[in-house]
Amino acid sequence: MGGATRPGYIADMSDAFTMPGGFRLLPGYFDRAAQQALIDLVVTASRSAPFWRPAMPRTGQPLSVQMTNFGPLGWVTDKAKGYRYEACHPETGQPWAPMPDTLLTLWREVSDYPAEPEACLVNWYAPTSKMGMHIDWDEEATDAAVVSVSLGDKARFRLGGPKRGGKTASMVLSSGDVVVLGGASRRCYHGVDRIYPGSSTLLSDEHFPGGGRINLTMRRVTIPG
Ligand code: MD3
Ligand code: FE
Repeated sequence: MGGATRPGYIADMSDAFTMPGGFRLLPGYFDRAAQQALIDLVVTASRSAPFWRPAMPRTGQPLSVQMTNFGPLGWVTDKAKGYRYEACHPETGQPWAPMPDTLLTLWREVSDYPAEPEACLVNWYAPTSKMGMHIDWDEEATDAAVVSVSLGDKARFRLGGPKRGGKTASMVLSSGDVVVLGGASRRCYHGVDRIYPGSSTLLSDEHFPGGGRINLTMRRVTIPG
């Protein structure tokens, strides 16, 4: 059971969560002007590669987030073919917008990886969107970190271990925060429990009706060389 059972303690050892190695949170990495510039790049990219709502493999159940990508490869999913990386948008058949220089610079600064990222998944969370606990398995370059940028409304992010159903810890991610998932943390369960609607003014109603949160995740997909 654990927790709040012994006088003078708020937790016992059965509540302990050991942070997986290689996890780094860089709070406030991007200032407001840089956040705005990144959102402008997302808006521009979405003109040639519009946000769409991907579907789960087999069931065809739509995800609660809308997506697009930057870079030579983009993560996609649909009922028939499931999770994979593709060079072109599933609906327009056109290539994704190029990876922005700001994101390449961030990758070089924090990833400690000797090759460029190939994909940047752009997730748009509406105020009611969530992302269930999962592990990202679709990249061949298993030794490369994932680098994430949070923009817009705050979110409660949850990190677990390598097995489903183990202990987890949650933290609130705010606009401008960067998370680096390297080492063991790269193969850990994680998800987004909730968005805090109206906690940021970054996403304009014009381009993001209802507001919400944008999360950018850069990934190396193929093994370099
Ligand atoms: C921990 N995105 O796109 S970002 C995803 O906020 C994804 O949109 C979440 O999970 C979001 O796959 C979380 C932080 C993140 C990304 C990848 C990870 C955390 C991770 C991979 C392994 C462990
Ligand atoms: Fe993920």
